[in-house]
Amino acid sequence: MTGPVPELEDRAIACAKRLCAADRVLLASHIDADGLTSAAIAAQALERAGIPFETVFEKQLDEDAISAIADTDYDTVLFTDFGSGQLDVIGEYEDAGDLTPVIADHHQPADRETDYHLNPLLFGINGASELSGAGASYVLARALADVCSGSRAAAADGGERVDESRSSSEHRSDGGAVAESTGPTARADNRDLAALAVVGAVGDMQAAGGELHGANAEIVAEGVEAGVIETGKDLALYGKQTRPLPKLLEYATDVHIPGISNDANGALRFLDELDLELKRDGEWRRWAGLTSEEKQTVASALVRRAVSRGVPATKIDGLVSTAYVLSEESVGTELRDASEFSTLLNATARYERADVGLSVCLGDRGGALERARQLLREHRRNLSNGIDLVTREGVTQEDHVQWFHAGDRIRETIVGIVAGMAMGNAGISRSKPIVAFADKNDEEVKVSARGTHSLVRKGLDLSIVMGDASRAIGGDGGGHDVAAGATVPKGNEEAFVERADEIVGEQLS
Ligand SMILES: [Mn+2]
Repeated sequence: MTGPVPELEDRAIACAKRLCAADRVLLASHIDADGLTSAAIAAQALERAGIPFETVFEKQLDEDAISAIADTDYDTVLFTDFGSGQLDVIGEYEDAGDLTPVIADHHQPADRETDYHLNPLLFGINGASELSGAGASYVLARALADVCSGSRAAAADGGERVDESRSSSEHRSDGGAVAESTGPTARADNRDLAALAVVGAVGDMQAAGGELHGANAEIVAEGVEAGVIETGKDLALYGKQTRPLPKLLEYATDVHIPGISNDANGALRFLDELDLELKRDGEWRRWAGLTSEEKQTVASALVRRAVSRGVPATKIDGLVSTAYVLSEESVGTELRDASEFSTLLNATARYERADVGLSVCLGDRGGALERARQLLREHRRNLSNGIDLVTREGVTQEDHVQWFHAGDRIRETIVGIVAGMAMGNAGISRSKPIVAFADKNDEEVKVSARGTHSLVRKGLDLSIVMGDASRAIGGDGGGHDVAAGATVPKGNEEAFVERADEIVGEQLS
């Protein structure tokens, strides 16, 4: 066969053969949108290949987590969306004969090799923009279908089953439409799993430039061919499936349109002036339900408004991007839009409900989907309460940064998002990066920092700030230029702020 990413083909086949030779497999995956989709892809591929497995999730694959995995009875462990960066530790258990790792990851590998290591970075492919953990898992899944079909699946049917995740076929059989529209070939060779790989890549921010490219684009092409993905240029706003039209426009702040973005009444007035049926059966319509002509009407009016209010042309270009639609999901559900799907998964991950996220990925459209939606609603409520808290209590201004300490009043998993969203509110400047502390546990504090793209253009690199400032006080951190995080020992917050202030001052001078 020819897999979607030729550079990875040989390694993917070697990994698949190793999995196929195992009696059973422990599948360990990261907890975030990319990790959940990675696990769902791997789970379905193992299931279809007739390889018994069990799934575990970890927020962080630290030494304790690896040691617990090595302590299980499983000899073969498939790591997805992590494992490469921890190969030094995993390798010790491999050397001791405790486990054989098979890794499908896209993060920077530690200084150690292993035979069954599938990572785009080992083959000259960018792991931050061209292939995600879910993409690597998809490449592996395609190889598994090729290497491990037939005999193995038949043999396993009579055998003992140890997987606790429910089979995708069970879930999907009550979905009806799924079985009808995806040809048997796409399922037999796992190409239908491309939809989840796209959700993972989008969730990993790999479409940040407006569309997926490189190896990701190859996967999109396979998904289109298999009938599970549709792509096309569309409005680059979040919530096209689920948000009522006025909210879609009001909440869209990536490209700020004066008089519409962050302006509930303005967004309403803007829509009112268009010759458009805004409500149907008493309910606001949604973007996904508009005809192409109606979409055109709104999009052109948005562009005209942006131009007339002096939004720069480069920004206006950002109003349109490539949309990834999961064609088998119902119109008007968050699952139909790769970006909304990944947001839903992140909500389950943030509140440590990987089981819920995984079930949704595996096709549960009942209880798990409802629970996921509830988690997302709670998440949005927590964000808005957090933003209110920070705005009410204010931040402390230093020369080059501003900061606040939320203690245990904002969860450490969302304090960074809260900080970023609070920027621009009364008393919280957009001309300085913001540093936010929240308790992680009794000994450690989580620090998150957010900047703006305009600060980054002036030289700000928060990944360096967070890395250097945290290590100076016995912590560790990193991330991206515009958003980064660290974990530091409690009681050192002031020293951290002082150091961060110095570094930012140097970067922006
Ligand atoms: Mn990832």
